[in-house]
Amino acid sequence: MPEVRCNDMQVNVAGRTLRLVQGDITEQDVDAIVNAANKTLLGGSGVDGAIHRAAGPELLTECKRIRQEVLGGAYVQTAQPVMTNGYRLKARHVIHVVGPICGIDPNPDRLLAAAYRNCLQLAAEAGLKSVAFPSISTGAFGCDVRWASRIALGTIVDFLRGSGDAAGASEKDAAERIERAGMGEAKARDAATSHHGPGGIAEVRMVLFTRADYDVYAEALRAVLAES
Ligand code: AR6
Repeated sequence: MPEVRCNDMQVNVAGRTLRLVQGDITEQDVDAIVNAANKTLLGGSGVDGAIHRAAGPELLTECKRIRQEVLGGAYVQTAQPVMTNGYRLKARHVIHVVGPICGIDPNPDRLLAAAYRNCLQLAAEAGLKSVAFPSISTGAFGCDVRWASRIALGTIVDFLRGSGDAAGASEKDAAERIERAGMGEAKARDAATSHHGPGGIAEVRMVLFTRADYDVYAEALRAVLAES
């Protein structure tokens, strides 16, 4: 199956492309794919398992190193993204983020929006041009797809329009965030001093695994665009 089909929904938001794709996120040829991870960062089922299988064992080795050396053994916080290499994936990077667990975490709407926004901000600060997301929290973490689709697409559209602009942050702040997110110090400094902000991201892709989820996201995208 081709990676992007001609009948995938695609809209222009402030000069950038927002595309809905039905397919497998591990096959996407983008600068970074986002992983719906858990707090251990050490893999799991669902999209997390698929990404680790496709990327190869080097991905788990890097995740273990980040847990030990960057996070001092602590769990990753919900909505705080961590970037690694993509290894055997077409994508050069994986951005791992933990979404809210519905029915358990308070303020799941705020946390889910923060998860999307923080990933986009990290990607922009790292100078990435294209990012693909799965439907975070709507599998094992139990959130309703209709609810999640409105938050995901509303947050992405707002970010692309500039209200999630990272350009206001100082380069030092940006470098610190990227360093915490798992890049080396020198690389983080380079990334933070390159042009960043949403101006850098040319395409955001939402990759839905099933046709049913694709249809829900397509309806949500029409609603989000009509409301704004
Ligand atoms: N490509 C795109 N989407 C996928 C793929 C794929 N290859 N595989 C599954 N999905 P889930 P969560 C969709 O459960 O709810 C893991 O164990 C799937 O159909 O992967 O955030 C982690 O380690 C669903 O729509 O993520 C955590 O413990 C969506 O991805 C926990 O699950 C998200 O489902 C995270 O739960």
